[in-house]
Amino acid sequence: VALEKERTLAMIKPDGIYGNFTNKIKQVILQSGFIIVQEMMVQLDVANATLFYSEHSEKSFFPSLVKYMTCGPVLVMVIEKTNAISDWRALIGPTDARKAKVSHPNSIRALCGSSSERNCVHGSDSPISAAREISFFFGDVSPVEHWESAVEEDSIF
Ligand code: DGI
Repeated sequence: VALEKERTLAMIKPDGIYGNFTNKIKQVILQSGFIIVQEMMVQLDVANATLFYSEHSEKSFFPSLVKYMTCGPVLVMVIEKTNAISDWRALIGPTDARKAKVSHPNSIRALCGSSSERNCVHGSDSPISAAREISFFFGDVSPVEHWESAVEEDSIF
């Protein structure tokens, strides 16, 4: 049985943008067999960041996390391939970039991040999170559905 294609939300956080890691990270995404189906540069405000990370609202690090996530723009991308959600999580590595440098030295967080907070990238951790996070940024209707069916009809690729 062919594996279903899956979509997940990838985000380059402010430290990734300011560290000039955008092209490097997109290169990893593309070389790993994902296609980027949507992308958007956004500046989160406190309300957006609080909502996006609402599951962590009771944590002691939450105010700091919101401050960091609003300190500059982020690049959000919907990326697609078979097994996209867990494959992207594997590529980004553990949450704490300092630990990632030891345990997963080739992960994106090891290469581009610097701490448990400044970890340069985000990836949805489950199908439910992926659906929520994609619609958080891009809404429920994806114009890409139309693009995809057009490609299949013409079958030029
Ligand atoms: O899904 P992840 O991003 O790998 O990790 P998560 O859902 O546990 O945490 C979400 C974000 O919250 C994480 O990317 C950075 C921040 N965070 C998590 N744990 C800590 C943290 N920030 C600080 N300052 N300290 C933490 O222990």
